[in-house]
Amino acid sequence: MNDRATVPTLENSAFFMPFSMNRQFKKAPRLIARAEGMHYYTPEGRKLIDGTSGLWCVNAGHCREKIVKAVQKQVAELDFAPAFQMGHPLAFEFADRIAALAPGDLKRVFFTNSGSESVDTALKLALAYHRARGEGHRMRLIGRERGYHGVNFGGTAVGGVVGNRKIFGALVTGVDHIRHTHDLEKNAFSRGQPKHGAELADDLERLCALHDASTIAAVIVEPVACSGGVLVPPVGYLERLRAICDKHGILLIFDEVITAWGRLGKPFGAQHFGVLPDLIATAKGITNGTVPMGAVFMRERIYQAFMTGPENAIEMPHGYTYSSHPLACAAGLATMQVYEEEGLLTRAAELWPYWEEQAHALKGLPNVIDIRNIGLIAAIELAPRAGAPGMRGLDAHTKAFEKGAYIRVAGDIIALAPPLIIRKEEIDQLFEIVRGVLKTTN
Ligand code: PXG
Ligand code: PLP
Repeated sequence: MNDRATVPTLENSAFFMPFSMNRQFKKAPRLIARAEGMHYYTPEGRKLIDGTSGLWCVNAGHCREKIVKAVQKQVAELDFAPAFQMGHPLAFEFADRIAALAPGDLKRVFFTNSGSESVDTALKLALAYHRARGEGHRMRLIGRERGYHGVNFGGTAVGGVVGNRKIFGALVTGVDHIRHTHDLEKNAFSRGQPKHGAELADDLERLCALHDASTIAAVIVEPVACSGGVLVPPVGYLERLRAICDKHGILLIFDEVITAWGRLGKPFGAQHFGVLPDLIATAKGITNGTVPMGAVFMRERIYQAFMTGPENAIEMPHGYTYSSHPLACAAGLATMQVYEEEGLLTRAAELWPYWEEQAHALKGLPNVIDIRNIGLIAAIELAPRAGAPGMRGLDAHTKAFEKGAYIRVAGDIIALAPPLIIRKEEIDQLFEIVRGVLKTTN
């Protein structure tokens, strides 16, 4: 018996926390015990405004009664159903429900359990699609610098966050990256899409010239790169990427794990930008974060390419034990009902101007080198401390927790993306706390 087993305290707890500073956290924990609407509550009962929708997923706010009830009812009725060669009605109903919201002809849905799984599923679908049409030589996958596509091997390889890639990024072969679009010299303090940088999409032409376009299966980008620091695409950039993909027969995958489900004022980010990808990876807000789930949407011609062989063949040798889990489908259906009843999938468009004003009003505070926004997302970029990148951001995160707000930081970039139910007074409160934090963070 070791000490941990006999004296369980938080400091020596068995829990290896994900993406966390375990030792530091366990010495000075920031715990959340309860949530309701716009707020988290600590075990001591202190109220925190949720500035980043949990991890960008609780778009309708916390513990919504309809969703809670739907999950409770479902778990008592059908706890699990095998999804391989079997089915349950909610899976079909939910797929049709969300397909109705999807752009263009992206009306076929493959279920997963997370954003990471959606990304790897989308990459596999792209490879399998090309093979099914006799273009199995298209094996390369192109990502973008500073992109985040989750933590599975495919997503890590196409991802462009150095810290995530350096240990795990090398094992998937045939991967390359186009340049990121972040350019503070030209675009600092942009409101909405920055003006400069559409030509960065031409970097894809460079890779086509290097590898030959006929070897490239797909390009994956986040319409707005959120985890990597909220990088808003320059005006015309996504359109140009689409045109280059079309020219070369390359599939365009949008990773909308964050930008789908109303974050940009439309159900999907693709609809906001008016650019139609071939596949869309989603997760998070699909169940309002209550039950893990993800979904990949594909265009009709992709789906049909699989439906050509003998009928007694499995069309796609891929799927998870929990693909279309009954609890997730029940949560998802109730989530869509709440989104629809409350107009949440378009509410970010209404709040956008007010949100933008309040965000940009922080200009001039100490260390603020950029503020950017799109939909109900804002980022405040702080100058890094000399020799200690990320520390100023971390300080801001802990100070905000003390002052009554939960916010996410990516290095020295504060990322705000509150639940879409937020009211104007709450936007004021959130930015007031951030203002106080910035004033006292040296
Ligand atoms: N793609 C994108 C674009 C994401 O943002 C994933 C894939 C992976 O999803 P899962 O469900 O496997 O985590 C994500 C996840 C943050 C933060 O604070 C962002 C994510 C996850 C946790 C924290 O920026 N994004
Ligand atoms: N590992 C083993 C030994 C399994 O049996 C399975 C699924 O049956 C998996 C991994 C994959 O698990 P999941 O389908 O939950 O992704």
